[in-house]
Amino acid sequence: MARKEKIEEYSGPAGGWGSMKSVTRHMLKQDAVRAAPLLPKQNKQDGFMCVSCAWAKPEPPHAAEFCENGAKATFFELTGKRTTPEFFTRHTLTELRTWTDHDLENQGRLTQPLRYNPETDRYEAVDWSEAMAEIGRELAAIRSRDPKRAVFYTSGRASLETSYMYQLFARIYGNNNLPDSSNMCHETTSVALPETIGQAVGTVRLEDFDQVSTLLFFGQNVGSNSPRMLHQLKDAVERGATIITFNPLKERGLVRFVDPQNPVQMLTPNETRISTLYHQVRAGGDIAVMVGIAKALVALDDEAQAQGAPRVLDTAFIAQHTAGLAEFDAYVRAQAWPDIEQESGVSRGDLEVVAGIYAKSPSVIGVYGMGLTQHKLGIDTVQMLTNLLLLRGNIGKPGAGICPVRGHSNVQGQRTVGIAERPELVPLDRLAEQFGFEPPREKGLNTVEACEAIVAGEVDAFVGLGGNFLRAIPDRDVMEANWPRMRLTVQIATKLNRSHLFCGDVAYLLPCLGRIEIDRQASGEQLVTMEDSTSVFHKSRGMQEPASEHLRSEPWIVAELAKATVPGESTVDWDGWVGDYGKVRDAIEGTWPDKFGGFNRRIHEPGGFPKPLPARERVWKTENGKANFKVPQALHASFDPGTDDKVLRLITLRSNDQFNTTVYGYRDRFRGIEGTRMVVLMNQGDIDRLGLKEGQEVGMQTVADDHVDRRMQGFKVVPYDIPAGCVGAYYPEANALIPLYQHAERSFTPAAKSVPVRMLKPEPGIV
Ligand SMILES: Nc1nc2c(c(=O)[nH]1)N[C@H]1C(S)=C(S)[C@@H](COP(=O)(O)OP(=O)(O)OC[C@H]3O[C@@H](n4cnc5c(=O)[nH]c(N)nc54)[C@H](O)[C@@H]3O)O[C@H]1N2
Ligand SMILES: Nc1nc2c(c(=O)[nH]1)N[C@H]1C(S)=C(S)[C@@H](COP(=O)(O)OP(=O)(O)OC[C@H]3O[C@@H](n4cnc5c(=O)[nH]c(N)nc54)[C@H](O)[C@@H]3O)O[C@H]1N2
Ligand SMILES: [Mo]
Repeated sequence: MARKEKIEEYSGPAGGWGSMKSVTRHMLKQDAVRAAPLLPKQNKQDGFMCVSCAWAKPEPPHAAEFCENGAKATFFELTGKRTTPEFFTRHTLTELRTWTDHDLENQGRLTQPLRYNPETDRYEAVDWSEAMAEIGRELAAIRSRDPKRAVFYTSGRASLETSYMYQLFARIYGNNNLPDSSNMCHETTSVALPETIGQAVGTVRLEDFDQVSTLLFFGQNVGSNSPRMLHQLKDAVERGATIITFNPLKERGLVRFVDPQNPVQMLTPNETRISTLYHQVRAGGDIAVMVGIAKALVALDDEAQAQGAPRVLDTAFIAQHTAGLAEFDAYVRAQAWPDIEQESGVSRGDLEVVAGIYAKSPSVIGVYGMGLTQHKLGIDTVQMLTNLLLLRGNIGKPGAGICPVRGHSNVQGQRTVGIAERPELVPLDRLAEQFGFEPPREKGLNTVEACEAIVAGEVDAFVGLGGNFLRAIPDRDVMEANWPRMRLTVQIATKLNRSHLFCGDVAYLLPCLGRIEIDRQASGEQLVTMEDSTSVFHKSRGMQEPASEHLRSEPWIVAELAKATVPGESTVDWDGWVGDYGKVRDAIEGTWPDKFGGFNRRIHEPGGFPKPLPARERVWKTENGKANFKVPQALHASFDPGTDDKVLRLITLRSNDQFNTTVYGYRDRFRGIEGTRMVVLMNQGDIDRLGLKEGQEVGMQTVADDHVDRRMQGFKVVPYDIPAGCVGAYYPEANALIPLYQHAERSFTPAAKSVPVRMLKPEPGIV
């Protein structure tokens, strides 16, 4: 389908009328008008939790507790369009592989279980019972050879109940191969924070935004990816709080916001300025930024000491609660300003101003997203942020803390209920006792390791509980080529996506209920639960009739898979659980009584109920019982070899019109890019220097040392306000350029925010 392309600067704020127009257009396009009455129930106690982001749900909620992108997500899920078996009589998978992500999902909801027929190259309708029987036989056969040759992936949307059942199924099957979307996302957080503050998640709750005096905002695009958070930011700014942002791009939501729910703001040109200071850090330059701020802070502290003034560092906190300051202090003093300026792209003067504000702020929150986690030294970067906060005791006091903004609506919760490839994170003895089986103790595969194992021919079966694995992972071309070597592929999904177009010898596509649909089981309508970015558990009840009578709930599907594959190998009452999800919640409480005590009762409390956060109470569950300063390995977090000025750092970006690989449309309104996603955003100086022209089509080639030639063509050059040496392109389109082995050290999160690339002119040949 030809689309009109338009690239021009967007002058509006985030939110406002632009957002209202966009929501209405999506509702009509998706034929989802009947879903409109449900929006007031979104993120409310008596309603459903948004299927888009994981941002916190305030109590009491705003009159409308949804945003432009949350409404789009609802309409896209409750679309009137259907992908029926008849659709596949018209299209082979070979043909569908030429379609875009948008066109695939835009066919609407899957309606029936499907089995791939290699002879016709099509999906064909199949009965549930037949599907489950064959999948069970295949999985059992693989298990009898080696249970480690199957992988059980989860995307972060499935409920706590489904996730708990799924990890049990995998463990009864005999492995810990439970990679999940978090491996590509905040896994860096989950490895970094336990070492510094003794917990894997943030310390901030919503009430802290009422007391915060300064927010340091790193690499998170709030206007597109967690827009409801703009309410807290706007309120904080109006109270006089300062927001200081570090981001290579001037993201609109971090600059200005008009509250679409506030009639006064909508009718007057009254925008709220969000960021007081905005620094366009180089991709991967955040360690240098924070070292600079810390260095300036230490200098201020020296000065205060010399003058006998009150100390700038919180010495009482540091003495009582932390370890490692001396080494960190020595490191910071030893770093030279020219190096810090070079790596960060921010001047000493600017960083000193930030340090000055930080030094005077009684309570500071550090917020971050993929801009920090998706780098080679992502862990060092996140730990550098905790260093900075610890210097002034900004963890474990009101209005302060660290705030990783999670992605998928239940990605954090899945980890809480056992989706983890690292067995030490799960109370396996308790599971053994509860369910009468011997859980495997060997470490399982994370996402990158699962990909490597598939390429090495060491995986026979892949089961995907949601998501779009092949599109979300790095090295797409290599992975697509190797995928069909597997014996069995099973995808549980709501919409058709590219991952479904690559099949093992035996392949099934199983359609499930979405979260917003009514889920009727033996004991009546069910509710499910999830955990938000601030570690609060919420309930969610489906409210719309299912898209097809053939859909089954995720708990039902997982239970049937387990019954067909590992019958009688545990005491799990799969049917009883499916009949009443409250029994699954009781089992979860049995596994983690400290976190889920009173689960079935407390989930009905207004605003949900919080998970205990030890670091919030200044209890440090680290090895030494202290909060730890950590010295970073380098000043920049990237793979960039550094000396060759033709090598640029590629940042892969989300538009305002997508949820991960689900591309709603082609309007990245805030960045002024419409009608196309095949663009490369470039600094004008780099365009000139490399002899390129605005609007020209170019390619990119990854700089890698594994002799694999990763190149893509067809990106249009768009001059953009981005630091020299950095370029931007959209995810997932650009994923073929990311090498699997270029991931964050130790967390294995793919380094999607600084891929070293060279630009290619359309004729082969390197610029
Ligand atoms: N509408 C919508 N909502 C979503 C999603 C979606 O796709 N659409 N995805 C969900 C998911 S799973 C996730 S994980 C989150 C993702 O939400 P975010 O964490 O916001 O992720 P990104 O949009 O990938 O990139 C974040 C920002 O990092 C900046 N950045 C890139 N490199 C650097 C760097 O080196 N340093 C700094 N300081 N900044 C950098 C980019 O310019 C961008 O503004 O959102 C969730 N919510
Ligand atoms: N280059 C690059 N790559 C990235 C990133 C990046 O910033 N840059 N970000 C990474 C991040 S943060 C993440 S989280 C991953 C995302 O990776 P995934 O979580 O695997 O991908 P999604 O695009 O969220 O999955 C969308 C699909 O989920 C299915 N789905 C939707 N709702 C449901 C449901 O209720 N149940 C079931 N069973 N299925 C459902 C639909 O079929 C839909 O097509 O991508 C990662 N990849
Ligand atoms: Mo994510």
